[in-house]
Amino acid sequence: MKTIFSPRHHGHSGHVELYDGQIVPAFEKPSRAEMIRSAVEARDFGAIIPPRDHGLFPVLRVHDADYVGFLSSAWDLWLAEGRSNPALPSFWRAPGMRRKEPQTIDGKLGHFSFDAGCCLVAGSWDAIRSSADVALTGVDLLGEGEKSAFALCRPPGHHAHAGTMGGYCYINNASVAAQALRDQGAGRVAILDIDYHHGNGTQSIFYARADVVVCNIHSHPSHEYPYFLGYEDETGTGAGEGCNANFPLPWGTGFETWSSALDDACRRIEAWRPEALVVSLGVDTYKGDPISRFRLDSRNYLAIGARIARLALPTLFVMEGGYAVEAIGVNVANTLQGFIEIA
Ligand code: OKP
Ligand code: ZN
Repeated sequence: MKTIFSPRHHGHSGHVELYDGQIVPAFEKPSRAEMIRSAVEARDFGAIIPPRDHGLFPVLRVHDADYVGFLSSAWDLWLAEGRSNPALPSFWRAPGMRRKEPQTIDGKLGHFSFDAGCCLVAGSWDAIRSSADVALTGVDLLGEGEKSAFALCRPPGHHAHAGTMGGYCYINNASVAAQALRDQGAGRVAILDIDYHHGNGTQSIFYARADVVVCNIHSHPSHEYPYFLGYEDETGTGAGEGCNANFPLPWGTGFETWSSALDDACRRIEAWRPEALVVSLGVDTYKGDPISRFRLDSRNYLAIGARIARLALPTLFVMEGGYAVEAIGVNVANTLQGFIEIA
């Protein structure tokens, strides 16, 4: 299995977030991707290659043009206002307020976000674009006949909606990849999101569609971020009715319960008969994760990879979350190894 990795992820660094009533260095930091890259390299799964430039057209297949325009210009607008700190949104609309895009950068930051999890710094946009290119290059590899690929994306993507950033996510890399697979001829694509947090952005992007089916296993939104989406009764709408499946689990969930949800999710995916699979791979389900509350062990990821491999589908792994930096490499590499040993 080849890995796609871009050192340009480093541009997205030195950013902050609001945590426990304080502005702190963001948990989503460059060392995450570096730890994963070295673990994958050490296991010798296959070549580690740079992404190819795909431009913005495939991004605009799932994201709104005004939002992508905002992402590409935000840092310059911020500088033009004489700012130099990281640009962190902190104003949002309540239901009933006007939906017009403000003309100034502070207003735009709120207009195009849903939380204070998405800081922008000088190199963010370049990193964000490179992350989408990493996922799209993974799609190319599947198109060239590879049975699987690992898109080592950073920043992650699954919380980003068509026109809204949030939860460390800007471009929804997994959604861009799924759409690209459709555009390259796959009849139906499944997305399996196993990050600890519900992939609200991915669900929302495909919620009314039957051609991209979405399955999410995550911490229950009644207790956990993103709080306002990810319940079991969200099953899709219109043509997409029955094409979204959520498996919310309580805080403290261990592997026995988690893996039976994975089994259920895999059976749902099989019933949809997709031609390709995108896995939103978060390893923040790990017991040592600093911001999460599931109890998976490092060795459990071997079994997860193996279960996914039994779907026997062309599979693109797209990196999402995981914040226990010292274990993130082992956990990701175990997932891929478990997959490779069965595939
Ligand atoms: C991203 B991924 C505001 C942000 C709150 C949310 C966690 C985002 C997780 N300070 N943090 O799903 O791993
Ligand atoms: Zn997560």
